[in-house]
Amino acid sequence: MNDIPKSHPRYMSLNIRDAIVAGVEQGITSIHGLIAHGRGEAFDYLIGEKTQSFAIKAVRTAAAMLLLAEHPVISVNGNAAALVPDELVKLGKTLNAPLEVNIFHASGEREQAIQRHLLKHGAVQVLMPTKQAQLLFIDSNRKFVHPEGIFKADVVFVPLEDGDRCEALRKMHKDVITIDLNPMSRTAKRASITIVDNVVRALPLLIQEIQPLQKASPTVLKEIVSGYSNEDILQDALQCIRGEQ
Ligand code: PTJ
Repeated sequence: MNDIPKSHPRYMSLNIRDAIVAGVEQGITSIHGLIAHGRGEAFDYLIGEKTQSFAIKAVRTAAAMLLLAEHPVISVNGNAAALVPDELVKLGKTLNAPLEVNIFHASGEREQAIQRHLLKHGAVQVLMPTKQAQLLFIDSNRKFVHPEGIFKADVVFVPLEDGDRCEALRKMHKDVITIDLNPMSRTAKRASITIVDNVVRALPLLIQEIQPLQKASPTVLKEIVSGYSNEDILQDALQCIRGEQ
């Protein structure tokens, strides 16, 4: 796929970039996804391209919230599908939660390509957007959802969300867990839990965190969730970016 030597100091970052480019070439990722990725790269650089303590706290709380959920759903867009297809499938299986394709830049063909890609990576069932179920408070393509998926969900896990839908889901009294490298984004501020980290690092960590917590009682899980403040986490992330911690 590429000829980047392993010794290159930016080997990891360049490989992730290649995965996004491949996503565009395969018709999975939107061309706009390249711009979104570049923005993510800049923020990743500012947090040292490492999972920081504020992300670890958010991951633990996200694991607890997902385990407490009655109907968790994993929303998948073009960037997430290109970067972490195996992990999305594994998360779905671990939680017994459906994956649902939901994209911002409308394209029936791309929705199908994402579905095929996830099935190829081992997904059992991938829900698709429908005209029968629509989210309130939002006008973009992301309003079209599946009646048995996002429409019915109490907790929606959305790596790389856009602010509008996050707001709409919250207004519909759903909890939103997002992964967003930008702690200043509208999504980061509106979500119930924001994991400020790269999706390629955060998702394996989330799966790893869920496994031992599966044995924890609901009381313990509820304590983890109630002790969490997303505002504090975002402040910590901002301090890290400013070099204050
Ligand atoms: O496939 P579609 O049509 O749904 O489009 C997906 C994108 C991501 C293009 C679309 O939702 C979009 O334009 O998103 P935004 O509004 O640009 O927001 C993307 C956010 O994700 C930004 O705040 C980026 O900093 C962040 N981001 C980008 N890459 C990563 C990331 N966060 C975590 N991990 C990344 N790898």
